[in-house]
Amino acid sequence: MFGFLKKGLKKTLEVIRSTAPVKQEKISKDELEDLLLEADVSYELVEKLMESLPSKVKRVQLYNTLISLFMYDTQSPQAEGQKPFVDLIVGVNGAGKTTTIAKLAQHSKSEGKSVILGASDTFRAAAIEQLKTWAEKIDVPIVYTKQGHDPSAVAFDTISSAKAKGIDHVIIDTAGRLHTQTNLGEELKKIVRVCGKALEGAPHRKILILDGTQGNSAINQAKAFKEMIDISGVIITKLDGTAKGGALFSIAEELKLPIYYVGVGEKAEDLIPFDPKEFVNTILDAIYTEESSEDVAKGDNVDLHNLTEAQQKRLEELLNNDGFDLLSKHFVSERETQESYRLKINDESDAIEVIDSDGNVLKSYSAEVLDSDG
Ligand SMILES: Nc1nc2c(ncn2[C@@H]2O[C@H](COP(=O)(O)OP(=O)(O)OP(=O)(O)O)[C@@H](O)[C@H]2O)c(=O)[nH]1
Ligand SMILES: [Mg+2]
Repeated sequence: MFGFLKKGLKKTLEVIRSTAPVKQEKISKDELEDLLLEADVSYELVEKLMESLPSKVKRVQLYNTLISLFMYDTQSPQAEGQKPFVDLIVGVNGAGKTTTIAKLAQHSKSEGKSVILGASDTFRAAAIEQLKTWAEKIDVPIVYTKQGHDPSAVAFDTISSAKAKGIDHVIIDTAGRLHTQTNLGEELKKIVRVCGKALEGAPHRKILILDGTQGNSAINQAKAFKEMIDISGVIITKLDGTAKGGALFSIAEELKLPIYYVGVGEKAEDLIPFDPKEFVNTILDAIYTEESSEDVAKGDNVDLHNLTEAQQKRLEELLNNDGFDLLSKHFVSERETQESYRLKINDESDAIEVIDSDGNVLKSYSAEVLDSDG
């Protein structure tokens, strides 16, 4: 798995390297601004990021700033133990839905789970054929009907079949639709409702597939889908074919939805679970010298995924109510003991709080106190 993301981000890393050819200890703000824009981080986000950074930016500073953009990247509602677990796959034409379904199926199979596919893209005959071909190739069952039949009925039958056969994972394809086509929007809502009738709580995830080659322009489209059916998270495809990998920062920041996976090729194996830390570090490796990575390794690591719910809540309070702005005052969290985390808010006072797993503030220091402690 190691280096897999680096390969997928090849074109994005190339564009970064051509903008800032020499790896550095500290990068100037101007150069950083250029390379982020070249990598398709949105203009608005680049401006916001720049506000919080000094004129020469160290790796650890950029790491903390960038990783904080994924703070909303909370894990999917863990419907652990839900059997079958139902994924509904949606997105515009050609985004990579059908291919991603094959990849997800392969992924589940490799974890020893049983899978069934539902060909609810009944809009085109070729779409049904395409999913059938994949099902054969990766050797999983599929439920389908003729072109033009009710896609909701296929979803219902697929879930029913999974229930009857004790299958672990249901993945349902849908027709590629433009978010502006409201009749198709209504159809999508109906599929969601019918899934719930077949199995309470289904679909467990409504996954939006976004074409990575569209970069930032995928954001508005995603917002429209979010309004339509309350998307649970996204998968970004075709990262291998684009230099617009920086758009993932803007996508995460704007949508506040988890990125579950990224697609990095056309084969069934070409799907990588998205890890924000790995993503940020892969980008930073192209900018900074090797020595600079030690700064980050030493401490000051952010690991938002390991925060308990109560800690996240306290953090959100600090960010929302106490005037802390996530982008202009980046923060650091680090594990101090099993139960407590240290949340360091890098505002002018450099206050540090130790927050236990129930969200109680155990200690609160100012920077001066810490300095005199040594
Ligand atoms: N390079 C690359 N190509 C991809 C990736 N994911 C999908 N594709 C290609 O993108 C094209 C469209 O993929 P589909 O899976 O058919 O897209 P779709 O969203 O199901 O399309 P419709 O059903 O027509 O709406 C195909 O040629 C895929 O092989 C990826 O991660 N990398
Ligand atoms: Mg398709």
